[in-house]
Amino acid sequence: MRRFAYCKVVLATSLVWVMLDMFILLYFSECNKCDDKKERGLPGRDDALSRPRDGPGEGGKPVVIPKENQEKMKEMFKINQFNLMASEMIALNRSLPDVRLEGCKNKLYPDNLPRTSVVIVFHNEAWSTLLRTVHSVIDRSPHTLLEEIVLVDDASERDFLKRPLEQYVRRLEVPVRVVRMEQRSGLIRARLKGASLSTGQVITFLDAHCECTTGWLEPLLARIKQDKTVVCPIIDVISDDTFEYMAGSDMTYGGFNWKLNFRWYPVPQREMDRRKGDRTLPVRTPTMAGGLFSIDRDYFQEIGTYDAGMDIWGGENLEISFRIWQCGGTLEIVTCSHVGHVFRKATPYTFPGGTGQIINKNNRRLAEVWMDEFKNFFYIISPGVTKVDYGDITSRSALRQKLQCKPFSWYLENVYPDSQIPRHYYSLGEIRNVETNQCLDNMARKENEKVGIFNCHGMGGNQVFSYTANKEIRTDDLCLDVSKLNGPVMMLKCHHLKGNQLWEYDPVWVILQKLTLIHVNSNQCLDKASEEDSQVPSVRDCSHTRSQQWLLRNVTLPEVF
Ligand code: UD2
Ligand code: MN
Repeated sequence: MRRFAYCKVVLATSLVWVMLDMFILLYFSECNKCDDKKERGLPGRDDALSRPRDGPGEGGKPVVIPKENQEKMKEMFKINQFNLMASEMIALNRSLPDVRLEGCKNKLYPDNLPRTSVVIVFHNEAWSTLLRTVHSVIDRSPHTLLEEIVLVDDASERDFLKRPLEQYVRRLEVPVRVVRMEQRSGLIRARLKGASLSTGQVITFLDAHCECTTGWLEPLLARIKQDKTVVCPIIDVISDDTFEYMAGSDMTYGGFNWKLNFRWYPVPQREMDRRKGDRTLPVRTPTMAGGLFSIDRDYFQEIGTYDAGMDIWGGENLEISFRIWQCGGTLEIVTCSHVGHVFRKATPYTFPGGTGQIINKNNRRLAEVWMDEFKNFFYIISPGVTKVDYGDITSRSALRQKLQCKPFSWYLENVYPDSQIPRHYYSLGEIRNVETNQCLDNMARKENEKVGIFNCHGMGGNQVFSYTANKEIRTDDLCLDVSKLNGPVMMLKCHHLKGNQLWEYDPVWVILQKLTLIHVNSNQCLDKASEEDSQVPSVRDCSHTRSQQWLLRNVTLPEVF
């Protein structure tokens, strides 16, 4: 009798599940016909896969939202910080242009390439972007090379990312697993989980709003056969406004500035020369952007995966880049592989504990473990950072020890000689005018703006400049540049070519003309603020006055931090 009752319960439960499944299927195929549901970012209907050739966004074309929907579009934009309305109009398997260099299109690759698992982590991602990522992987990768796709849900709070997602991916022709973090853990620990559960010989990480293009995978896997090589595709831009697909350049590579922000910089001539001008050959890059790369599973283990002490977002990309190079590996951008990514101007999700706190903590961990004395560039330009607790780094330092990794100075010298952090420099600190006692100040202004001058505050930050061995005056990745007689003094991206960025300084105050900062090209001297504008320094004919004398002082860091 009891048994019978038990059976009835099981039967009833199964029935409920079946009905629920059917309801969900019906619900989603129905609800997408009504706009109000779509607004909440619910799944696209099945026929989002059957697309007319000239449908919205096909061929990577921009989507234009009609005037009457603009208000709604703006509202929806806030959900993911990209044009969700546009994304939902585009087929999940839209076509894309083949943006590869001609020389890439007929390259042949060995038959015995290793298979990859694709690991995609997400937190509150939109249905359309997440599934478009998945479809683009399935549609544009040879299935013989695709072990599986692992979707790691970092504790999202959207119902459609729960059972509906699991049901949707079950029908796909490549195994797709959905795994869940028990609590919000951040992309670093989510990727670690995905990596540990995956089985392919290679692990390929992608963000959850990517689109892979034709032939993206083979050149990555082919390159991985080279020992200890970690590879990234060229990251193309999917517009956050229109979802237009725009080819990224093979002439930029990854670097970073003093604040430890990842930045793209032009591929230097030495790297072009090394490849004998063949742009289809992989570029050695000092750093990776972070989201899109392939790595051999065993090598990932060997070099210490990720720093699991890093939270939510940020820093892990530079950390793994420094680690790869300093510990004997190679990091490359494979220019024949193109994957698009939706770059956003703002982050759509929360940073539990505070955005600044988290990013500073992660950055401190990487600076403390990998950057040796060069961490000072980071600390003095970001006052306040030293107050952030970075937790315990003993196991990461021990890893560096165990792998016998090279010093950061080696990395700067050999991997990143055009680094924004100068390998050799005369001073790192304030530049003070002898007559007025005011200091050069970047005033938090941007590239292509004038450098400022202001009362010295001795707090580092915007008043930190480095007079380098190459005779540039730098603040972060900007150099003081004068291109006209009598100024103004502009802040331009450092170009390493001397020219208008070359300054001569003689620190010895013996005869009067010393302590001057002479702009070599114009043969004029840096002077105190001009009469017209009290907040910018001037450049004038050298006159040997005190207003043209400058003291370059090194900033001292607090003793304990
Ligand atoms: C870039 C990288 C990103 C990562 C980051 C630094 C590219 C294209 N993107 O920022 O991969 O390296 O720099 O950390 O190179 N996510 C979670 N949990 C979280 C936060 C984010 O799972 O707590 C997911 C998110 O849904 C996304 C991925 O992590 O799929 C990367 O986040 P993002 O897209 O906000 O980062 P992005 O592209 O600004
Ligand atoms: Mn992203």
